[in-house]
Amino acid sequence: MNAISQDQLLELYRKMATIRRFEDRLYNLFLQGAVQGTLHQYQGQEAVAVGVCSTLTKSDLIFSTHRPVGHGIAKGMSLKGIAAELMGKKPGCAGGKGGQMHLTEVSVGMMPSNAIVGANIPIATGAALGFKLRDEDRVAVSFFGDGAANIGTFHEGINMAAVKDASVIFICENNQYAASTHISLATKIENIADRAACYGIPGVVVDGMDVLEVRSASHEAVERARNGFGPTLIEAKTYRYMGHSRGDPGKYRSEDELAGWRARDPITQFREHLLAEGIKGQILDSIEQQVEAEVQEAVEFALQAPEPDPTETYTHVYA
Ligand SMILES: Cc1ncc(C[n+]2csc(CCOP(=O)(O)OP(=O)(O)O)c2C)c(N)n1
Ligand SMILES: [Mg+2]
Repeated sequence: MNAISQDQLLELYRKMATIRRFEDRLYNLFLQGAVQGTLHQYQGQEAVAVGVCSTLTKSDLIFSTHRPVGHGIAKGMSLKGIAAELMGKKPGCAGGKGGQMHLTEVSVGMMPSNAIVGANIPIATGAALGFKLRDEDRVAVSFFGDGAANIGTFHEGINMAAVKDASVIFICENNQYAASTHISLATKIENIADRAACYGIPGVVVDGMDVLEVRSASHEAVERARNGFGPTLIEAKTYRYMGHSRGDPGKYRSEDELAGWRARDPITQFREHLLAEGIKGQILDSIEQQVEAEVQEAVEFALQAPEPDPTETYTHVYA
C-alpha cells in the first residue's frame, strides 16, 4: 500500500490509546453503577477497528455489533456522545435511550450498531448496493465476530454482495470466543477467511494484533471495492481481554492463554515499532496525556449531563 506518514502513524497510536483508555475507564464507571445496562468491551482488539477505519473516508459507512465502542471511536464518533449514551443521558448519541449496544453517529459514518449477532452483514451489503444504484464512490464495512460467521445471514449477506460486486468489506474479528464458546467447538475449519472461496471473493487472514497488517489488508480490500471488483472477507485473529460482557469472569479460558495474547498487545507492540522507527518516547507519552485528558473531559461531561426528559419516552418509537 502507499507509504504512511509519521502523522498517520501517530494518529493510529492515538486512536488505539483512546479506545483502551476509554474502555478501561468505562469498566470502573460500570463498577461504580454509572453505566446503564451491561458492557461488551473491546480491549485487545483495538488494532482491528483502527487499522480498518484508517483506510476509510468520512462518507464510508461502518456497521457494528454489540461490541461497538472501539469501532465508533475509530470511525470518529464523539467521546462525549458515547459516554453520555452509556450512562443513559440526554446528550448521548441515541438520546440516552439506546445504551452501550446501540451507538450511532451517522454524520461520521457510524451506522446504528446492531446487537443481533450477524444481522449487520446483509445490512452492510444493502448499503453497498445502494451506493451502486446511486453511483456513489463509497464503501460499507461490516464488523462481526467469529460467532456471527456461523449465522445464516453470513452466507446470505456475503453471497449477495459477491454476486452483485457490492463495495463492501467483511471484517470477521475472530477473538476466539462467542460468549463462552471457544471457536473450536463451533467451527471445524482453521480459518473463517477460507469460506470466501465459496462466494468467489478473496479471503485474507491477518494478525489482528498488528495495526499495520490490518491496515494494509483493509487498504487493498477498499481499493478493490471502490474500483468495482466487489467484496473481500478479512479475518483478523485477535482476542478480547475482558469477559464477554460485564457479568462474565471468563472462567472458560486459562490465565496462560490470556497472558499469551497480552504479551502481543497491539498498543505495546505498535509503540515498540514506533520507537524503533525513531519516534521519540516523549511524543507518544504526550499523546497518552492528551488522550487521558480527553477521556476525562468526556466522562465528566456525561456524569453531569441531564437524563432524558420523560416526555420523550415515546419519541423515536415506531409501531
Ligand atoms: C442472533 C443472536 N443470537 C444470540 C445472541 C446472544 N449473543 C450476544 S453476543 C453473542 C456471542 C457473539 O460472539 P461473536 O460473534 O464471536 O462476537 P464477540 O462477542 O466475540 O465480539 C451471543 C451468542 C444475539 N445477540 N443474537
Ligand atoms: Mg468472538
